[in-house]
Amino acid sequence: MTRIFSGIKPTGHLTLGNYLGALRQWVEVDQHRAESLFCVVDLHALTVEHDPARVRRLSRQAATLMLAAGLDPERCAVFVQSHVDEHARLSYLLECVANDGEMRRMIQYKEKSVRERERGGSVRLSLLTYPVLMAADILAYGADEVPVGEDQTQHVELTRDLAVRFNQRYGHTFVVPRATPPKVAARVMDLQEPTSKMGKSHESGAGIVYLLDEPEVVRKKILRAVTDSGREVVYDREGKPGVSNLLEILAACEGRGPEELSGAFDSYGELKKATAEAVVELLRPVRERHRELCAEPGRVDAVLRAGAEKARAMARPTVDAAYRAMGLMMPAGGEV
Ligand code: AQP
Repeated sequence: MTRIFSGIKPTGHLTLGNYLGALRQWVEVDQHRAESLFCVVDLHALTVEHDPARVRRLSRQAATLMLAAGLDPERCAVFVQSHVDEHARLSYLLECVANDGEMRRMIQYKEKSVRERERGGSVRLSLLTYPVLMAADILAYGADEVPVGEDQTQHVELTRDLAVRFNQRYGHTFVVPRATPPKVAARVMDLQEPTSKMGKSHESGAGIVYLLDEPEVVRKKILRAVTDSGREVVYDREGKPGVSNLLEILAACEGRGPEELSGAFDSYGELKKATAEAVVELLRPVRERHRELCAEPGRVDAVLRAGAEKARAMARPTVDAAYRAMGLMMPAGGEV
């Protein structure tokens, strides 16, 4: 059976980009057709300056939202990365397979290291190495597919390279996975800056729709979205990034392609209104279910506990096999 792994990092409140680019596909498609694992990748949130209490709070919120969006613990494992030691165990081995040059080529490293320096902070070594941890997240489970937004495809490519290299050097151990981004909305852009990705850790909230925004706030943000010169509502990512972003969001909400909506609106205002209403309706059940789940925190804890147990049992044999393959002496009795 196909196996799927993906995750969300608790660096901020979940956004419409996370939902359309990843979470919705996990809920509507992936968990029904494959053995799936979905994870709050909290260790990744420590790669930039962080507030411990906030990371803890956001981890719980992300897990609650994943369930609120419709991940069903009967169908998939939902868990927190740091609850399963195998991720960090395997990450070190993969660091011994990766090389310095390929890590420095990662676009996210380049962009985020600049951002960290601009904020006056230092660049953590883990920011450089975290794509290796992401590779470990994926390879530990023998995942075939990794449903992620477009921004993560370079990291999945690195994961593939590391898996192939490891298998060649030390014997076949890992499945070589592939990224499976959604067909529409694989890169939702910031509403105020439609040439930049809508990212949850970005500072300006005006261009970011958060899943827990009140409907009025969602409407306001979308109605104030930056659009382009001219008046024609056509899908053209290069020439009309603002309008195309709205068309893509609306198309994703309606389950069709953005080109189909080209020419369907007489003005930018009409497009904005339709998009705002579609997003409000899309997010309404998620917000309602989130509220209900917040009233039963014990239920979320139980799901995460069971999810971690299941994940640990799935990852351990592969990670142990990698230890053996690399020449590490296993303790008497077999397992670490
Ligand atoms: N704007 C987006 N459009 C489509 N997909 C997106 N994803 C994130 N943003 C968009 C996808 O959501 C999944 C989880 O993302 P993440 O938690 O790894 O990253 P993030 O939300 O992008 O978090 P940050 O901290 O805000 O990162 P930066 O600073 O890089 O923007 C992934 O599948 C991701 O592709």
